[in-house]
Amino acid sequence: MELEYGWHFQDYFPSMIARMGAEGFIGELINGFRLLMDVNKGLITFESLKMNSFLLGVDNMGDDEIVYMLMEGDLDGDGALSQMEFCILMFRLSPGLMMDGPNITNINGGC
Ligand SMILES: [Ca+2]
Repeated sequence: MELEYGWHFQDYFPSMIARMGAEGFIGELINGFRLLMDVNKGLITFESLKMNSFLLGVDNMGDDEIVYMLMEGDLDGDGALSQMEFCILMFRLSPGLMMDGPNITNINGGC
């Protein structure tokens, strides 16, 4: 399923991986997760995402986009994103990433 929203970090990931390698890139994802998460819950929630989305350079995200991102990424139905759910979502948001490079197959274990 493709997202209709034109988030500019979609095209950004492959070049990040090229620059840092897959491992460095996962580290960046995890850093991103920590920036966005609710520190008390250890999860990304609607509120934490809304409050911190400017850190991703997506401060023009509307409420509907935030809800959509949470719905898309939430695999266990608790309404928030765990670190693993966040990583998986980020990879799904970047279709070019999936075909790009042999290291990517190890990524789920990295998250
Ligand atoms: Ca969840």
